[in-house]
Amino acid sequence: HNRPSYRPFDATTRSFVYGLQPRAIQGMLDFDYSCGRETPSVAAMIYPFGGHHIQKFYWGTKETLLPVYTSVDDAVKKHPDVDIVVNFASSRFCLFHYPQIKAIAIIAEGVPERHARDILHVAQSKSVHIIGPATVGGIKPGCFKIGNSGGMMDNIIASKLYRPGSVGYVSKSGGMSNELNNILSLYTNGTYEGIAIGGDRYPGSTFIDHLLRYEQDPECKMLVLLGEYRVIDAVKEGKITKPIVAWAIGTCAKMFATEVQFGHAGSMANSDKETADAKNRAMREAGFIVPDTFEDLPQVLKDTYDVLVSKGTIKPAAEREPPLGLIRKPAAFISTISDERGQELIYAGMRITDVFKEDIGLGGVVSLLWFKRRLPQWAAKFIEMVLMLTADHGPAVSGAMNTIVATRAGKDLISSLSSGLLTIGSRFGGALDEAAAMFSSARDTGLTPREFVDQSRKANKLISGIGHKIKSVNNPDLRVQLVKEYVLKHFPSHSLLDYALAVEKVTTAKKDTLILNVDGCIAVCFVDLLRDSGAFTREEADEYIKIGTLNGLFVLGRSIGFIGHHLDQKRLRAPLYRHPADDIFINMADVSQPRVLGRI
Ligand code: Q5B
Repeated sequence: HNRPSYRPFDATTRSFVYGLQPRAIQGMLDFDYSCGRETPSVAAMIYPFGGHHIQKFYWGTKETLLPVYTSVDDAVKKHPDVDIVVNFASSRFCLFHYPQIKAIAIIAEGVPERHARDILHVAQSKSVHIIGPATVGGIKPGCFKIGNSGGMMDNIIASKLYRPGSVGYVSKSGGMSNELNNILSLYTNGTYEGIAIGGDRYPGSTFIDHLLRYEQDPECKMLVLLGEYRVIDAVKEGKITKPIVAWAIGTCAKMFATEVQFGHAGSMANSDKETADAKNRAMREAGFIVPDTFEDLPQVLKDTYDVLVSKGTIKPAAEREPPLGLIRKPAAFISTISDERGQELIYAGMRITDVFKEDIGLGGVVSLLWFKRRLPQWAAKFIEMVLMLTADHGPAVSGAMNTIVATRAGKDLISSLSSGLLTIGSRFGGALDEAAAMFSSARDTGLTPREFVDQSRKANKLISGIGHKIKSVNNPDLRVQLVKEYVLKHFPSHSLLDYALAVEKVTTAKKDTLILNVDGCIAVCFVDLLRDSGAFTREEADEYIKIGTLNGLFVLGRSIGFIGHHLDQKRLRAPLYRHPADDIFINMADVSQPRVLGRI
């Protein structure tokens, strides 16, 4: 990064969040989005338990996914652009080994003082910025928000934290920071950066560290210091030259009879010199701008700011509208297979130009859009083969007949095609899914082919994928032959096909039309593909059968033929079809007389 060391946060800063803190992360992402950041400021989470996974967040109104790594090593390797860690977990996780990490915010409270001093020591030697421990963190309006700093969106908008101002401040607590963000938005052009260093005795960075950064940063024009006065020497020595408004908190201590410690105010009065009043006096004398009372602070901030504006040091930017549109509603539709919003159409992550560059064919496209993955060449070719050999089976089959009759009744392509498609079902062309389910469950439960056939007969159930109106052992279906040959040659395993062929031996022994038909053969081979190609988990393979994928193959293939039949009839100018009455045996009961069903 070419970020100067005095400016660890800008609009491209990216971070890891250590610990599972979805609410804080969503707050950071909402802030980012409201600032107009191009990328979320959180690149990933690190959480050692529960394995590597993905969590869903909102980026504006859309959903986005963030990875959760189980180790810093993994996260750092995957995201070399990240240089900040927001650590919600114990501060003991050593993050100093990673040269790319330039700042660590330690949110955790209760860090032992000795350990805090060690952190401070190592951080200084490695030039790593530490914010905390025991802090909400800090905020750089328009750029970066540490964890829960700055509050929720209503607060971000109210204090205009979605765009930078000119005032840099340091305080101890998040509560005081929020108050300052609010005051600065009302009396100046707002916060440039605000850090809460935390309430512990040994913070990883102190007031002076941040004030010196702001002093160096040309974008920060005015400083505010709440709760500390030990930076007095830096002002006296001229290390801080920018106008600095300060207030030592605890002036009300004199109203208490006993000694009072204002922990987060950073005020501990052990002697007269250390009372807040004395500190304020000393700071005023050293050149700080100190209000007379805390209530005067806003006016003093305004006066200081106005002077800087009149001098031209601060040139207030035109206000932009607060971000709207963060009102989310869960998307009515979710789609995971294709996207045409960008410059290029994308099929399951693959650009359409690459679909052609890599010549993935129709089988490849079906793999992407149906299975959301590239399948091996032999599998993609198999899909193509299935589409080709189911494309048509002559005009006499149910679907083609329906298409032809509809076309001849004057119907358009879509209607005629639909009419044909509507015939596809358990008897005709739509037996694939059930065949896959029946054969695999029989085989998986250890039934022998004969037991399977017997059980089906006992249950009065036809075996899906067995039987054909025309084809038989003596008049074999060459399509089935072709599929078998291809699968035996190219598939890594074909155990369910083998099982189905053994079943066919049993059924054809009864009747020679009870062959493994085209639906059945494709179905069992597809189960072999799903289970043994290595491209699917077993759960995925079962899911694809359950959701009706396999019938889709026949539907898609046969649509080619149905469209062909429609066009054919159109070309032939085929007239309205009327079935000859003599081909219909009409057997109608005479119902002209009332029927008496029983005796009264
Ligand atoms: N029996 C396909 O029936 C057909 C039995 C069975 C056990 C069976 C029938 C069936 C299951 C569904 C199926 C896909 C209706 C077929 C396709 C695409 C196509 C079409 C094309 C194309 C044929 C005679 C005797 C009876 C039955 C017994 C019959 N099937 N036993 N399991 N599966 N199969 N559909 O010839 O003792 O005499 O009473 O429903 O897989 O659609 O080209 O045409 O590309 O377009 O009318 O290839 O098998 O036989 O019903 O007279 O039965 O066999 O119990 O026994 P049939 P039926 P019994 S491919």
